[in-house]
Amino acid sequence: MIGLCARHILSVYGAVQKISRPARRKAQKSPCAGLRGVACGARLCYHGYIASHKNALSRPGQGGTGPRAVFRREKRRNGGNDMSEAGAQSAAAPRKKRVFSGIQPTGVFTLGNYVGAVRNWPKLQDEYECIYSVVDEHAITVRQDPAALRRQTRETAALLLASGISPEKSVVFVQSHVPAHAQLSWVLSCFCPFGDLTRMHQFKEKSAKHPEDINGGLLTYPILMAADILLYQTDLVPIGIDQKQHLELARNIAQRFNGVYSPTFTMPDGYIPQVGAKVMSLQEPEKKMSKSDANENAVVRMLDTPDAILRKFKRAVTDSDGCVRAGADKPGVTNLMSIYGVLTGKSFADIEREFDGRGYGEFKQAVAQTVVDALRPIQQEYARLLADRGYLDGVLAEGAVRAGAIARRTLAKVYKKIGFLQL
Ligand code: AQP
Repeated sequence: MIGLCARHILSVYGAVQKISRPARRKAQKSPCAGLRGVACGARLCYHGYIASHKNALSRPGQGGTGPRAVFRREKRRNGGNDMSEAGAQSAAAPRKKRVFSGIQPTGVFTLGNYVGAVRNWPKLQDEYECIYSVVDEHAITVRQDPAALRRQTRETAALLLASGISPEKSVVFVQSHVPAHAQLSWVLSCFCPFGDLTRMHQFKEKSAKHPEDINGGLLTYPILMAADILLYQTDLVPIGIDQKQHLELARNIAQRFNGVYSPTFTMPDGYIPQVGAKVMSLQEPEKKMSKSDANENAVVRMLDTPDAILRKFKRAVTDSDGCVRAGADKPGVTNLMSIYGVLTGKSFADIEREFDGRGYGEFKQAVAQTVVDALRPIQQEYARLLADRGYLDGVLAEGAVRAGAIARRTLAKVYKKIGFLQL
C-alpha cells in the first residue's frame, strides 16, 4: 500500500534538498501511510525512509531506529560522512571508491553465482564502500510466484550475509525498496538505442527459454541494471562474465548522458574473476550454471546437502578420455577444474599434477568434498540468520535508508540536468 505524504511528494520531484529546514521538519512529521516493506513492523514509505521499526537493529543506548537515528549512526560510522554525494564531497578525505552489485532472488543461488560473483563481494568491503542489492525488480522479467518471490528475497539476503557480507561494512538492501532505480531506469531508457537492447545475449537466451512471455522487461533489463550501477556513482562492479555485455551497455549509456549534458555519472569498471567467471552446467557444460535450470542435476545450490552435492558431482558430464586436463575439447573436466581451482587456490597445472594417473571418479570426489567443505560454514550461518527474521529485516530496512540517500542525490542531479521542473 503506497500512500503520499508531503515529504514524499517533494522528494519525488527532487526538491527535498531545496526546502527550508522548518518546512522539511513539518513534512517529516506528517503521517505517512507507508509501504509495509517487511513483516517485522518496519515501514518503508515510498521514498525509502523507515517510518518505524519494532525489531531494532540497534541496541539500547544507540539512539533509536527512526530515519534520523539511522542517519546519525551512519554519519558516526562513516566519520561524519552521511554517504550521500554531498557528504562525500564535503568530507576532508576523498571518498573510498564505490562498489555495486546485485543478485536476483529467483531461487537459491548457485555455486556459479557464488564463485563468479558473490564470493568476491566480501573481499572488497574493507577497501571499498560496497553496496549490494537483492534485485527483485529484475526477477519479475520472468513470471514469479508472489509468495515465493517474497520468501526468496529474504533468503537471498540471508545467504549474502552468510557468505561474508557484513552490514557493518556494506550496504545490503532490496532493490524495490529504493524507488530511484525504477525512476532512473526510465530516464536512461531514453538514452539507449533500441538496437543495442536487441543485441544482448541474455535477451536472446531468455526469449528463447520463455517464448510464451517475451515481455518488455526482458528487453529493457540492461537499462535497469545500468540505473542500478549509475545511481551509486559506482567505480567497480563485481560480476560474472555473463554480465559483461550489460556492463558495457551501462558504460555506453553513461557516456552518452555525460556527453549530452555534462559529467554526471562515474564510469564503472567490471571486476571479473580470472578463474570461475563462468561456472558451467554439470550436465551441459557448454551452458552456464543457472538458478532457474529445471534439471537439478545440472546445478549445485548453496543450500544443497552434502549427499546431494556428492551425487551431483558424481553424475557430472565429463568425457571418455579419462585424463584430468584442461582444454577447449574437455568442457566438463575444465569446468570441474575451475571450481576446484577457485576453492583451493590451485592452478590448472597443480590440479593436472595432483590427479595425474588417477581416474575421474577420484577427481570428482575431491571436487565435491571441497565444495561441501566450502559451503558448510555458509549453510550454518544462513540457518542462524534466517531464524532471526527481525535482525534480517532490520538490516534490509537500514540498507534501504542508506542506499536511498545516495540514490536520491544522483536522481535529483539527473532530473535537474534534463530539465524536469523542481519546486
Ligand atoms: N554460472 C555462473 N558463473 C559465474 N557467475 C555467474 N553469475 C550467474 N551465473 C553464473 C553471476 O552471478 C551474479 C548474479 O546473477 P543474477 O542472479 O543477477 O542473474 P543471472 O546472471 O541471470 O544468474 P542465473 O543464476 O542464471 O539466474 P536466472 O536463472 O534467474 O537467470 C551476476 O554477477 C552473474 O554474472
